[in-house]
Amino acid sequence: MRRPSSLVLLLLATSIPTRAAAVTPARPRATRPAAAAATCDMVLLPGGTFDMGTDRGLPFEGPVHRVTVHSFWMDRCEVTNQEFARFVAATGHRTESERQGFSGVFVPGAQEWQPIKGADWRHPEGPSSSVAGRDDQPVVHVSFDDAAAYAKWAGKRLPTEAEFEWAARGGRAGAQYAWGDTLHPGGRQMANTWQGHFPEHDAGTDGYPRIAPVGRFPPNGYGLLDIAGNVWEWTSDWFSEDYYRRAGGAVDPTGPATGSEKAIRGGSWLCSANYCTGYRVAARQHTPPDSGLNNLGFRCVRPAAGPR
Ligand SMILES: [Ca+2]
Repeated sequence: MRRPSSLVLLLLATSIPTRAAAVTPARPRATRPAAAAATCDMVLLPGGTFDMGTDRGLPFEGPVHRVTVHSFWMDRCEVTNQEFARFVAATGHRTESERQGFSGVFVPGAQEWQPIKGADWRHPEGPSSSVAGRDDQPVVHVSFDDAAAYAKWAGKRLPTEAEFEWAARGGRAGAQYAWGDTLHPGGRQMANTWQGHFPEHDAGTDGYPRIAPVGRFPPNGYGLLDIAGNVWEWTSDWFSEDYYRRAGGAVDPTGPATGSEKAIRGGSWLCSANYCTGYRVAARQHTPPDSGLNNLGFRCVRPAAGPR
């Protein structure tokens, strides 16, 4: 049963500055710039060794520890409603939100999360809403199992936390964000986030007061789109507050063996400077695997040796 706490977990993080972590520079192979939002192919990331986490963020974002990941392919974009619809049409999959009859929706007018009956991936804000005209928006209200089922159907899998952070850093040694150390370089909005004081007011100066279609913001150094902001993304790792203390030197770490919550990455359209700041490359949050939320989606990866 979905626990009510899952609806508020994403509200717990506070804004804490982070120290840039060192990254062993590596150049992407066989990548090319994203020409358009619709170019949602896969990107081949290089392998490498980097300093994961931060010692100046939330307590569970550290300690900084050295990790190695091998080369892998990653979806350039978050999985969209159109892609998820193909999966559902092919498999008849029913999401956990559909089976449970409700899901978590952030209601701006109420300035809080609410369990909304009839909210699911086809009805992101509740039964009166739909995904008509939202083919290129990331699918939301998908649980961990829903995301994993899609990944298996697509011949892929969900990324580990280490893979996600390595990917988000995009080859930028020590950067705080996927695009560098300045949140708004030249005043430019680099990700779909929340402008203003959360939860009272989102000025929407990035052009998207809610979820944005994928690919509307600049790619990072590896050509990945929306690797920060828009929607949080599931990883395959169980979450543990002390895992980083025992993960130093790990090669392709896969997280704790067991747990009650999954680690999620990337931040969302609800992340602001006064709260969450989940768009930092070292930022992490956690939520029960049966969570359904309208700011949580996913993207997939596959081994470098596999077919594209
Ligand atoms: Ca926004």
